[in-house]
Amino acid sequence: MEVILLDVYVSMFGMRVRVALAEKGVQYEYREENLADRSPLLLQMNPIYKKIPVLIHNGNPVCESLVIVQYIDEVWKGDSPLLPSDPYQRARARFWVDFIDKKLFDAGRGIWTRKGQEQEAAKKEFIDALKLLEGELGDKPYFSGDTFGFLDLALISYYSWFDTYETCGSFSIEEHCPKLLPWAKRCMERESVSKSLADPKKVYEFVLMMKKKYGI
Ligand code: GS8
Repeated sequence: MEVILLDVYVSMFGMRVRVALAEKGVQYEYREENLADRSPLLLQMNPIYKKIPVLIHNGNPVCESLVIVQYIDEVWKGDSPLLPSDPYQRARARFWVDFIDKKLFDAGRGIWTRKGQEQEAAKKEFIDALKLLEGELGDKPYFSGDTFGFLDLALISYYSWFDTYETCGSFSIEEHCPKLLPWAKRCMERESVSKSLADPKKVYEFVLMMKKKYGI
């Protein structure tokens, strides 16, 4: 069985897949892509979006981080499913994961790519989204209750970017969402998470490099 992951180290989408593979104990070959000069393999495996992450399983490409995570959960069933087994809880987790993808990425990007009022608007959108997620977490250890799962995995990948958002936007996430940080630290206690997430310093270096490259 051959598993290859086409990825970029600082990508929150890639991190989700790395966490899922680690949770399931799947051995795989990691290949770092350069998005300024995509490999022929990436173009061949994801001709539609040309984006990472792509999981190649026995030659078959699977694209889109959430599709990949759900695929991993189905193929490597094991005894700890990532998606809740109850259909309603599964629907609920999927709703919030979709919310993360619709709101958090663009708002977060706005924090480091925009200035002035636009940056303030992005910050507000980012914080508002995190607050809603914090509400969904409530007083539970993890989003689905006592076990780490799909929604935890989809959101924790953003944790590597928190320092960068805070530095670029001059604000404190903890101040606005005090319950989210203990949750993130709890997730980081899992080896699958701590070894899969990008080093926040490397994320910040990446952002500085991008700002320079695009004159932001
Ligand atoms: C997003 C992947 C993505 O944006 C997913 O996998 O969940 N919905 C997709 N990948 C980025 C790198 S991370 O910001 C990417 O590959 N970008 C290349 C490009 O946009 O040209």
